Amino acid sequence: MTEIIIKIEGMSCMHCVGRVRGAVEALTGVQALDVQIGQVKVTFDESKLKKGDIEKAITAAGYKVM
Ligand SMILES: [Cu+2]
Repeated sequence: MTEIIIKIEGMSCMHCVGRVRGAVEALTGVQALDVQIGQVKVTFDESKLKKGDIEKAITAAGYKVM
């Protein structure tokens, strides 16, 4: 498992925190360790997906990856 922090632009409230958590945890092999306004810390299985896939899910949820 690989642990990374992804910086995110456009999050402003607890609703955003919930949306980002839901978006990343919907992916197989990803677990959100900590979600705050402006960033998410995740652990993921590199045999299942790449960092770019997680970033895409965040973008699809309406936020911008820094
Ligand atoms: Cu919000």
